Amino acid sequence: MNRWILLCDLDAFFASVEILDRPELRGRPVIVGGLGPRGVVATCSYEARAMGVRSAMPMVKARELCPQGVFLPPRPQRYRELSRKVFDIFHRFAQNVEPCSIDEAYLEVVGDGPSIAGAIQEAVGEATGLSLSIGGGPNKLLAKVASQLAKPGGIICIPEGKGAEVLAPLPVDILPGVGPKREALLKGQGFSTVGDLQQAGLERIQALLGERAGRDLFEKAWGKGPDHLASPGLPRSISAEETFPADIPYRDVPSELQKLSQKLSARLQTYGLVAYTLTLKIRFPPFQTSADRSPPRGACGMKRPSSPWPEISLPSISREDGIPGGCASWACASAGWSGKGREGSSSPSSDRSEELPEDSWRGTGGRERRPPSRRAPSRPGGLSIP
Ligand code: DCP
Ligand code: MG
Repeated sequence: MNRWILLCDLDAFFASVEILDRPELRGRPVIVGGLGPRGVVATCSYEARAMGVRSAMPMVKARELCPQGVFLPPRPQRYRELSRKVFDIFHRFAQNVEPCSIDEAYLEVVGDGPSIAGAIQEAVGEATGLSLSIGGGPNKLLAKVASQLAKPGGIICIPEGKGAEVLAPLPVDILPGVGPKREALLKGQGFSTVGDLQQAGLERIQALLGERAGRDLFEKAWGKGPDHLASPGLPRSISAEETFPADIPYRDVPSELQKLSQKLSARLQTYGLVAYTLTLKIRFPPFQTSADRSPPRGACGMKRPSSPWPEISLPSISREDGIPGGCASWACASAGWSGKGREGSSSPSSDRSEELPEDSWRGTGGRERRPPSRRAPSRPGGLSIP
């Protein structure tokens, strides 16, 4: 096999950087994340994982599980700096690189996969001092599974034709897309290992999960997956969000939306996009998330889970000048209740013939923004929170 897909993923990235910069922390349970009352764990060292701490866990729970932990706030700039160094190395070795996150990418390499993986790991270690796990295979699925098996700090490459055999004894949740819910469903039906799924046959899995999801899982169980990397292009969505340290009153929602929309506009401009549809998400207490998406150039209405709650309407946005458009998604959390806001999502749309209406609200970094009004919008272009 001369062409390999490698999944390279740094180990406990944020925590490893903290330990790199403060070597006296090595060997201790280091937990990085929001330290406020609503903070969540971004990541933690493997010592903290042994105590049950996990990413996305409320920090309060992490403190309970690991009172002796070293709790640190994230330092995004430092992580970005190291991430850039690591990605430069990826590009030196690979024909193609498909980034997945700040610390993870698929690489397409030509030659002897395991020795190229070894050279990448060594180069990353030398340049940054960080530990990298690498999984290799003939496709992305097997590379991903192999990388999980290789953690932390290892290299595992699954040669062509060996995928099904390697997967068979592994638990079903090793397959991407099998989360806790699906795992419970599968286990309830007697499917504990990937081999159980292989033996069950396509029809049984489809009867359980539906035609499409069943086929998808069955193919994964046999080690099939995409063997080409996604080509770099426009982002499929652009978003921004804000988690408030404390609930904010409803009257503050318009100004929060405005701040988010400014960020969104700047991002859209970076890509030369004009938003096409918007999605607004708001999180209310007790942690209920509402979301609504506007039709193209339409208004977006949202109701509080328990009425009475006023409708929130988003402005319509459409494309201009034949620039590929997208959709904008906003999430903003608001008040008297807890909030999490996200804004802006842009995805290339097949409909390129839309023209901007004269009065449409444009994602222009605030220049042409209409101020929030307290009137319900009767036409496109108004942002209104009655
Ligand atoms: N991250 C985050 N919030 C999450 C998950 C991850 O902020 N819910 C951040 C912190 C992680 C980084 O992204 O360090 C990379 O995510 P990974 O999923 O790759 O996790 P780690 O690198 O921390 O651990 P692993 O060794 O499992 O890859
Ligand atoms: Mg990682």
